Amino acid sequence: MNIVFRQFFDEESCTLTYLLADPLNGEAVLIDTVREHVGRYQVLLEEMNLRLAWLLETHVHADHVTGASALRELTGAKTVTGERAGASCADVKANDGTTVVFGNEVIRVIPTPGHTPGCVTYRWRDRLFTGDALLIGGCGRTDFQGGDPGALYDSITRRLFTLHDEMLVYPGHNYEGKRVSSIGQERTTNPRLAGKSREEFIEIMNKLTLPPPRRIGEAVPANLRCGRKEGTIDVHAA
Ligand SMILES: N[C@@H](CCC(=O)N[C@@H](CS)C(=O)NCC(=O)O)C(=O)O
Ligand SMILES: [Fe+2]
Repeated sequence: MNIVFRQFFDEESCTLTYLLADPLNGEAVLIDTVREHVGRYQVLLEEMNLRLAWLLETHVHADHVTGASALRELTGAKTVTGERAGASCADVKANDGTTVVFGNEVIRVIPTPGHTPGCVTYRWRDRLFTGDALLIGGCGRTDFQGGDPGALYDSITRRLFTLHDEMLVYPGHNYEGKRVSSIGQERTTNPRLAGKSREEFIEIMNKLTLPPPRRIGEAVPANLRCGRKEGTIDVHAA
């Protein structure tokens, strides 16, 4: 299989970032970058002789600031967010079935609202980049940013669990050192979802008592600007 695939991990927010590329023409995609690691992505892109074409966001993150604006500025890559994310800074506002093409490769957008209304999952080959919709043995919380547990249940059960069991699940976060799962594994073992009705799921989610993400006050407004620092101008912005 002539493809490039890498996973990065941010120790502070436990964010997982993904690099995909078609080595034949050198076009690359980054999914859910972290602003503090922009230099690290650039080094790898240079080492591998890749040209960054797309910066994809699964949602407006509440726990870290995206590196999208900085990377767009440095490389001219275009940014993609879900249409309902409300990030006017994005070059492409994706909805159901929107495709993102790099080299000979195609990524398809599946809206998966619930953690936030604008959450999307990106599907590429046998891989799903689920952001915080479906996590390994969990799912994104629904107690802020317009979260809706009923909508999340519908997204996961109707849009994700209806896909092949062998599809690999690459989430936006993991807090326990896990890095990849599959649709079959989550459908049959995820404690919030396996054998649970919509009502049971809603009750589980409404009973979670989690402290707010530490950086929420900074992260949400910054990510609505694609991570651009306040008072600066992005010359590549749409
Ligand atoms: N302790 C973390 C909490 C992060 C957090 O709440 N993450 C959200 C995603 S933005 C979530 O849904 N977490 C699911 C979970 O903790 O199970 C922080 O302060 O950043
Ligand atoms: Fe999130």
